[in-house]
Amino acid sequence: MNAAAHVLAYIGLGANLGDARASVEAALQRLNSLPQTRLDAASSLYATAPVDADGDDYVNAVARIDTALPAQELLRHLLDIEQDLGRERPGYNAPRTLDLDLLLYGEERIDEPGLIVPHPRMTQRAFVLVPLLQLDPLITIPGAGPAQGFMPDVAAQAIRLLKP
Ligand code: PH2
Ligand code: MG
Ligand code: MG
Repeated sequence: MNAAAHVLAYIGLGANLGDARASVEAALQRLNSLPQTRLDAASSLYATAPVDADGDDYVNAVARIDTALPAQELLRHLLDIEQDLGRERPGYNAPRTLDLDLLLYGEERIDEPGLIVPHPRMTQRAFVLVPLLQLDPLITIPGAGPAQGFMPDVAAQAIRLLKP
């Protein structure tokens, strides 16, 4: 049998409930422990004002993983990690102990129940674009174009470096 193909996937991490920084750091470790997966790079941690949401400022970061997991299987693992770190779902965009979003999965465009990739709102959010561009300044979003091109649109969103 052939070995499963490896892809580079980007995961958005966010938290604004409890010890948000500890949750994001724990989640990065967990990503590195997933089967058939290696944490390839992690961005800095950023403090960001909530976008279309209430509550405290968020801690956000983006991780790049090298994985042989199919996208839906990877998504299941992300939901498991959210659960293990205390995620509850009281309502849309409610404050959360941990949110893990599959932003990019190689060059693929996916539209399946519970999984749209590229993440449909990623081009509108500084808390995604800034850490993503830190990892790859030339990255292109399938169907949308170079991520750098969306930076002017999000220039008004507050984001500051928390942990380089
Ligand atoms: N996540 C949301 C909604 N709003 N705002 C910030 N700053 N960071 C987030 O991670 C975030 C948000 C929905 O997942
Ligand atoms: Mg999210
Ligand atoms: Mg989510």
